[in-house]
Amino acid sequence: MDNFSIGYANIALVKYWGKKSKNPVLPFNPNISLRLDSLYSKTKIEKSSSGYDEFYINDKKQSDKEVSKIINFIDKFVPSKRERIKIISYNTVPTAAGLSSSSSGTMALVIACNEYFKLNKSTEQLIKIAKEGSGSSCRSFFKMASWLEDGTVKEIKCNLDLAMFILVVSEDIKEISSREAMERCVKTSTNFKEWTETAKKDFDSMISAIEENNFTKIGKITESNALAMHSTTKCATPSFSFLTEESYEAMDIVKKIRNSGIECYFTMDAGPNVKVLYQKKDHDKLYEEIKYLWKKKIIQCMV
Ligand code: 2P0
Repeated sequence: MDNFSIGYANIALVKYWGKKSKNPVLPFNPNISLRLDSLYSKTKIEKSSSGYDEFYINDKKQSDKEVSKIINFIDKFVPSKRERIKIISYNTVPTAAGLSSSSSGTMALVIACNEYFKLNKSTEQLIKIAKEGSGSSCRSFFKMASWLEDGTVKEIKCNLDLAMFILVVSEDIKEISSREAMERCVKTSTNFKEWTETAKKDFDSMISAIEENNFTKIGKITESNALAMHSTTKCATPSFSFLTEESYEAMDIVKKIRNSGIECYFTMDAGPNVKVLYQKKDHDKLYEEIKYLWKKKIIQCMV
């Protein structure tokens, strides 16, 4: 054991997009996610030898701004009289590229703090804490999870063997953080109300689709919900988009493969990368097709 705590990335099938309340963090609409166990962060905490709090991601010393951001969060739930610490974190997920690094990073950090400061918190308490660091991280504690408007996080049972590929458009840090983007959409998007209503219906339909083991229905909702979320960015002031021409090319590839008979569906988050949802039984033939049509990086994600 190397004393690292692990946190996983998760990708929403029905997105969380907008905070109804910031303290505590509550989503405007219920949302649901699939955890990607092969995309994770690992974090450990040691006593700092410099006399200052320090924070490293993938061996890179983080700026004072990043240190104070993480310390402000930690100081809300660790003992107020504490020694200076060194937070060492590794991401297998590219950081801040719309690949859910904040959910895996926050989950790993909260668990690492629980260990280091001997907080003895229950999973339920850790979930509650994680949410205040990154809303979506509360869903990473379960393979499939829902997060409701009243703050409840629940495990969802799913009998289907689902998996995802990521068609990587860019691993660069996004220009606008998801937090800032979400806030702008809540405040200014002319179709924000319509989004929350659509997302609530999508959530109910998604729950039934999962109960019915209906992959076609799950996939269709996943795609239309992602497009609905992204349309709020276009109707914001100033308007913006996470998606690039290459994102649209990747979506076209997914549609083309689907029309050829291999069932798969796309979804996109706060970045240009395109995730492809499929059933594990289709892995080999789908991978062959994707490799042939998508010439850039492909990440295979284990669920
Ligand atoms: C999601 N995203 O449901 C949505 C879809 C991005 C697009 O949750 O402000 O880092 O820390 O609560 O959790 C990313 O937002 O935002 C996110 P905060 P978080 O996965």
